[in-house]
Amino acid sequence: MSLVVVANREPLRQERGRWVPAVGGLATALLPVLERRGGTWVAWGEKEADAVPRLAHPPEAPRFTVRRLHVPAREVTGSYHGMANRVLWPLAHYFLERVELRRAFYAAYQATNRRFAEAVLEEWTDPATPVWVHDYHLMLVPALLRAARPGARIGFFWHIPWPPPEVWQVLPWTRQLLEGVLGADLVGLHTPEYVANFLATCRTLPGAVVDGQRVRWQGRTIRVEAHPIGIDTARFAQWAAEPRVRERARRIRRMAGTPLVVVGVDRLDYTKGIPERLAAWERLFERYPQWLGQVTLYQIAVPSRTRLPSYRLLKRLVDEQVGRINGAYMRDGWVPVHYLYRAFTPRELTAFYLAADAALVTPLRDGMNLVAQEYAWVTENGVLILSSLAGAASVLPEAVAVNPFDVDGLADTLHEVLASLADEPGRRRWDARRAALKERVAALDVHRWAERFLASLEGSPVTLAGASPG
Ligand code: ADQ
Repeated sequence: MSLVVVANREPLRQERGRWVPAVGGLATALLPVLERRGGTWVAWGEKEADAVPRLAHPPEAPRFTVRRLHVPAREVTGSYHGMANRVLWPLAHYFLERVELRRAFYAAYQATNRRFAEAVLEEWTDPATPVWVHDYHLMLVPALLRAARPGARIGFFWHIPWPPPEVWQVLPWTRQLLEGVLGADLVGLHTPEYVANFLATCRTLPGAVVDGQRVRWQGRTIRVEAHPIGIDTARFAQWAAEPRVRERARRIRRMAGTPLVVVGVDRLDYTKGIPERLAAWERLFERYPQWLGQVTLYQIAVPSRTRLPSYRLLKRLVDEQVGRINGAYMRDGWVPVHYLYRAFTPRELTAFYLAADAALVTPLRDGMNLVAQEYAWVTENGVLILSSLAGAASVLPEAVAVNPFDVDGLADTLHEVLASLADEPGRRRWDARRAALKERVAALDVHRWAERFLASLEGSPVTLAGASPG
C-alpha cells in the first residue's frame, strides 16, 4: 500500500540540472520505501517551489511524487529559523537560556503547519493510505490531519531528545503542541528515556490519561514507542570496501604524520559539544605532554544554520580555539588540530572513519547521533568515545562513555584510550567491544527502522473518536 511522508526537508536535491536523492538519514531510509510502495513526500521546497511544485521520481519510471511547498520567505523566518531552530531546537536539547520566545514565531509556525496539512490533504487521495509525519517542525500537523480524516492512520516521529515536563513548562504553547502530536495513532522516539519523558509530559495535559505506553485522549488511544534509528549499513560497508576510499584513508594518516589519529564529525551546532571537545584536546597536551607530536585530531564540521547569529558566533569561537591550540603546540610540521569546515560526501567521511584510531562523539545532548553508529560500523581497529548524553549511548553500551561537560575527565579518558592503543596487546583488548558494537549497529539499520515503525503503525487498530472503550 502507498505511503504519504511529511517532513520539512525534501528528499531530492538538484545536481547539475538533475534531481538526485539527498544525503541524510531520512531520505536514505524512506526513499526505498516510497519506491517500493509508491506515494508522496510532502516537503518545503526550499528553492523554486513555485516553478517546480511537483516532481515525479525517478523521472524515467516514476514510482512516487514529491510535493514541494512554497513557503513565503517571511513565514520561513518565523516558522523555520524562529520557532523550529530558536525555540524548539534549544528547548529539546536543554539549552533554555537560548530559547527565544516570540509570539510571531509561533504564529508563523501555525501558518506553516496549516499549509503542510492542506497540501497533505490534497495529495492524500486514498484515506486508507497511512501518513508518516516527521519532527519538531511539524508538531501541529497530526491533529490538523486527524480533524479532517478521523479514521486515518497517522504516525509521528520525533528525531531529537524529548525533555521532561519541567523543561516544557518554559514554553507558552506546550499544550497546543502536545495536542497537535496526539493527533497521531503512533508516536515514535529514539529511546525509552524520551518515551518516558513524553508520557510524563502527557500527564500534564488536562483530560489525557496515561496508561502504560498508551495515552487516551479525546476518545482515541495513542501508542508511544521507542524506535531507535540506524544507518544504511549496506552502503557504508560498500564504501568502506572501495579501493579508492581505502587509499584515501591511508593518505589521511600520512598527512597527519603521527602514530595516532582521532576524528570528530559534526554539523557545527552548539549541541554537538565542539568547544568542550577542543578544550579537552588542549587539556590533553597540558596534562600529558607525552602526546605532543604523537596524535592528530581531524575535526570535520559541516556549516549549519549560518543565518542565525548564535551559529556564526559558535563558528568564531571554534576558529579561535583551533587557532590558539595550533599556535601554542604546532611544531616540526605537526598540526595538533586539522579543522575542516565544509561538507563531505559519505565516501569521504568513510575514509576518515577508516583512518582514525578513535572517534570523539561528544554532543552535550543529541537525539541519537548517527556519526557514532557510522564510526562504530566502519572502523576496523578504532575505539568509539561517546557522550552519555546522546541517544546513541543507550543503544551502544560497549562504547567508552564520557561526560562531555567534564573537560578534565574527557582529557583523562582520551589519555587512557590513546595509551591502550600504543601496543598490539593493548589494541586487541578492544576487539570484543568493537565486534559487539558492529552487531548493535547492524540490528539498528535504517531500513529496518522504517519497516519496524510502519509495521507497528499499520498493525495498530484505528480508534475513532468516541468509539474506543476508554
Ligand atoms: P543531526 O543533528 O544532523 O540529526 P546526526 O545524527 O549526527 O545529527 O546526523 C548527521 C549526519 O550528517 C550524519 O549522517 C553525518 O555523517 C553527516 N555529516 C556530519 N558532518 C558532515 C560533514 N562535514 N559533511 C557531510 N556530512 C556530514 C538529527 C538529530 C540526531 C538524529 C538524527 C536522525 O539531531 O540526534 O540522530 O536527526 O534521527
